[in-house]
Amino acid sequence: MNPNPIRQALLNRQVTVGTWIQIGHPAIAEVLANVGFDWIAADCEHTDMGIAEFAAVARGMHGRGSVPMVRVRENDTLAIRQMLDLGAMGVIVPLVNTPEEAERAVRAAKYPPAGVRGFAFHRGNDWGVDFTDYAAQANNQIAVVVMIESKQAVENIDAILAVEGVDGVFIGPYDMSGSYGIPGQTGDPIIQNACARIVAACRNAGKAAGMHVVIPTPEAIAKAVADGFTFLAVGVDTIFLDQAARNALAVAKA
Ligand code: 3PY
Ligand code: MG
Repeated sequence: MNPNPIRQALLNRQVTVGTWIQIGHPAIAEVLANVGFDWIAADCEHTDMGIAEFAAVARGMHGRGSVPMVRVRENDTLAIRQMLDLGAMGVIVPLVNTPEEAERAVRAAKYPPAGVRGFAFHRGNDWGVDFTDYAAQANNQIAVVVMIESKQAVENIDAILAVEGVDGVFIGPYDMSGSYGIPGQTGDPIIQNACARIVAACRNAGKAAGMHVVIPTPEAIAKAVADGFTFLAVGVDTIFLDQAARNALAVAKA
């Protein structure tokens, strides 16, 4: 099994820069992996991407240096297991609100005795050719990141971070704004204060704080780094496409 530099970076609180895929086609993964992102997460929560599309996307990244990660569709044992078996090197688990829910995510991602992941031949271990080494190393190489995206999760942040096997957290600013009753107002001081509280808790726990800079302006990226986030997603495939297309059209029309 190849070592996973992203898990180590999460635990060392080193900055990594990833991006986000919502279009489940391998060509998207090929293009973005060639750009050189440290990691790329395929979003299976808010898209039509299922397990077959994730496998195609992971194949598109293969050999290009970006670590394949996935935002699973929900905090579900099989949803996590299937993505790991297909070669994900890290899972980002949505809507984790309590330490018990964080434990559930970790247990799904770890082989016994730490968890309940089932042993098998699969793409992740080269269809069994790498079975023994993968089985020995997976629990230490696969990253588990839980999403903090509700008021309840913010209130439980220290207990969630205390769960062994949680390597870091990733903020979902839109769900969080919804849970505070101000959907979409991610710049509101209530949300900004919640984010600051999460970053401080991560610093204390020695774990990574992650943020998605959805519209990756230089100012927004600089703010995320200055705020103390180390696990950074910048942009989304759909946004890159939209912005480049709008710019090209505007130039052509002008
Ligand atoms: C959120 O903002 O809730 C997200 O999940 C972003 O991906
Ligand atoms: Mg969300």
